[in-house]
Amino acid sequence: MSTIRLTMAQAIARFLTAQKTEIDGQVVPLFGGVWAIFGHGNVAGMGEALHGVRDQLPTFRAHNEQGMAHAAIAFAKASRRRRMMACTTSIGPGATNMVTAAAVAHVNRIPVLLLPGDVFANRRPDPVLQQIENFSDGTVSANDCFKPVSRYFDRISRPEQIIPALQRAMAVLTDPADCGPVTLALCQDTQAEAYDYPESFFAEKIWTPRRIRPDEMELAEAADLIRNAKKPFIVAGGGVLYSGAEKVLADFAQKHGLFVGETQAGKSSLPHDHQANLGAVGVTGTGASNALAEDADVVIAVGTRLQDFTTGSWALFKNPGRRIVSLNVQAFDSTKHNALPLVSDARVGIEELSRALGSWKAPEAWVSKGREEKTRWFDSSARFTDPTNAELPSDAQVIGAVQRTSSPTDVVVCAAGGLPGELHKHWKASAALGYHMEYGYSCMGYEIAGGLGVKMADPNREVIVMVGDGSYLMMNSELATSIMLGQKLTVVLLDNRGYGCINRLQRATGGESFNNLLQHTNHVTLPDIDFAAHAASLGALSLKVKSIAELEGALKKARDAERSTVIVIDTDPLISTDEGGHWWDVAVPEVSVREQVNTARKNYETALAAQRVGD
Ligand SMILES: Cc1ncc(C[n+]2csc(CCOP(=O)(O)OP(=O)(O)O)c2C)c(N)n1
Ligand SMILES: [Mg+2]
Repeated sequence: MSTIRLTMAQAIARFLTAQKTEIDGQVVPLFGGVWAIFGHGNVAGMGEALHGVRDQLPTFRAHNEQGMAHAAIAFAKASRRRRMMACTTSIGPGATNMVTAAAVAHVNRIPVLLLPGDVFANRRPDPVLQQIENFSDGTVSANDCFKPVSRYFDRISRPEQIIPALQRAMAVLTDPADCGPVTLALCQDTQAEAYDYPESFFAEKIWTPRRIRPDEMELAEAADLIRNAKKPFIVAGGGVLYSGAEKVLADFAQKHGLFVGETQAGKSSLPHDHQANLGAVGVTGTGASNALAEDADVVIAVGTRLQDFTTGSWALFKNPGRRIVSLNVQAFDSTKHNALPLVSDARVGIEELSRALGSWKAPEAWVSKGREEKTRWFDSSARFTDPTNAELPSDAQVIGAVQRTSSPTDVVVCAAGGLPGELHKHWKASAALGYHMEYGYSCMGYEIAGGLGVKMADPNREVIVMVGDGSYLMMNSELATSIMLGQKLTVVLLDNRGYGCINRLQRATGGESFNNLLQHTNHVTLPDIDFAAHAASLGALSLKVKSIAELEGALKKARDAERSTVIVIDTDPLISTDEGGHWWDVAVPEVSVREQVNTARKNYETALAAQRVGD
């Protein structure tokens, strides 16, 4: 056996360069790069190793470990999980800064390789700078925080351990059912230790995604159920996009007279103007999708985790006898709420289901209802997105302006605040992946860093990041990275002077406005933040616009600009779209001195009666 003597860190770097995938007939690197912020825990080991492979595997320097991991997650999501990135940090704060991002990837089922540095395996210099020191357990380090938010975790304390660890890591990262964050915590001294690695470990490997076909029994049962449906309805989740099943879904819907509601992760599975697409479903759903979802007797859930925003906290599907068929590559998701499981890749699963259904079609009365609801919703949506002469525009009116100046291949990126609900209802996505919403963890601060990852995944598409003032303030530092890397973003910053959506939620649950909008906080000076100046200081082009008309002009200019642009607009914190949508379970206090809370509690209890437990 021929061997090659390398440090553990050099072996990781070399191994990563050998992993490939095939996209549109072309073999490309599986890892699009490595994000790195160095400290004593990784600069000597991983730093030296990454420098050695910099021509095959680029290293990118970010400004915040959470931000860089968000960029890596967005890159993988925008690449349909077919390509990914790695992230290396120092020990201690650099590592734990990345834990929140690990949770983002875990919830959203997105592959990312996290390589935090760890304390010395030999323990000789203990405690080193940033070592947390657990009094009762010598095996614990700060990196144990990654365990509940990693699909695979290992701590590497001998150089040869990296051989099985990387093989397991690859099995997880490339598995469509299990993929998510993999954390390999790399002891600092071990990174620098040498070992005679077998050459075969570094052989080129081309990863092609596995397509699990449905089990015959499950398929027959699902087809029987659907064939007897009078009111079938499809819920399309992120799995449709990850599987590349958009065309198959469109054909399936057309052939069998079915309508589709899209989850946050599934939006852009069908173009907005496809006749089968009724738009968003659930808490932030369109009136059209929700009308059909409420009445459906068979819900065909494709590639969705069925989270509360999709199921209206399990009160949306109101037909008493309704059944769910859950077509999902992950068995864990396929049996939720007594669903009939159909464990399969979305594309082949839909194809086989269609074949099993033969010439069956949904009843005509149901099909006409879908058509009418679609027309009704799109007429009412325009009332919210068209400009008015109100002093402050609503979020929906800003969305209208972005939509009017956008082109069909643009990608809109967002994650938290009031915008995800408004975008889900109103954004008209044309091309697949044109809607990138992180709404599994809905992590404030994902937006700009995520936009950067989306841009790196497909630099030919214009990326428009929509972000609230709160999320912008929480994490904006990768805006500077976008300029450094020449990865241009257009950022539309909606300044409603605080946490607008939570203030509205607080009021809706009977609370007094408190601690959300800046005016309702404890303060000596009411903040008056000049976001345009802030963005300019990071190197972006920036301006503040005073009207929807000015916004449209600025958006057109930003499209032609080479550098990232931040456009700031003041918006009304109190307005959101009051049509469409569905009840959401947010627990209201059972006793309170506030009359408004007691009233909200009564309404809450009435709403809870519609919630289906288990079925
Ligand atoms: C990291 C993180 N912390 C807290 C929350 C809870 N949260 C959701 S939206 C929101 C306010 C967002 O404010 P902003 O970005 O200004 O959007 P707006 O609500 O004003 O539309 C908060 C605090 C979250 N989603 N993520
Ligand atoms: Mg805000």
